[in-house]
Amino acid sequence: MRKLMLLSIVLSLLVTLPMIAKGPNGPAGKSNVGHLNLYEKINDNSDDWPIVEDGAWGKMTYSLSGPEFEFVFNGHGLEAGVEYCLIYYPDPWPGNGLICLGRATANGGGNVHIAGSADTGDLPAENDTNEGAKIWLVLADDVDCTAARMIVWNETEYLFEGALITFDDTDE
Ligand SMILES: [Ca+2]
Ligand SMILES: [Ca+2]
Repeated sequence: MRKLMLLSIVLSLLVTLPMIAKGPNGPAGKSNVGHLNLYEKINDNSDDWPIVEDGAWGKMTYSLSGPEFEFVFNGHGLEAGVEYCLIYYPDPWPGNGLICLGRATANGGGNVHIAGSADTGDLPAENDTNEGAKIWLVLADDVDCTAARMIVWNETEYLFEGALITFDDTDE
């Protein structure tokens, strides 16, 4: 029995030591960059809406922590000439306290580019009923950025989160 214990200790050391050695001072360092995909989805009344195949989509690169939430978003397959707004949407409806991260009009090719930074506080916010933060691309006309809530719902025109994210605001 004792030999077995010793063996398991040695084994666990063998596994953990390289991980410790690789820590913050390792060659790659600890990345502060997150990647999130956004998708056009179908409301099939299930909890997890399926992604529309070959539908509109987007990709956001963002900071995982820092004094401000920094992001670069690129969307594709959208409606040319339509203005979109990238938001953090806290549940429940209508997303009271939502944050407008930035807005832009889709070009002739249906592409939209939104980049910037926002003092968001920690994401998700305390009153958000989700485990993580939902990032959506919605029609700019459907959101009231001053009142910080959604005013219209056009789910077929939006891009929804591929995953929930978290952000640590380091000066909050
Ligand atoms: Ca801050
Ligand atoms: Ca914080």
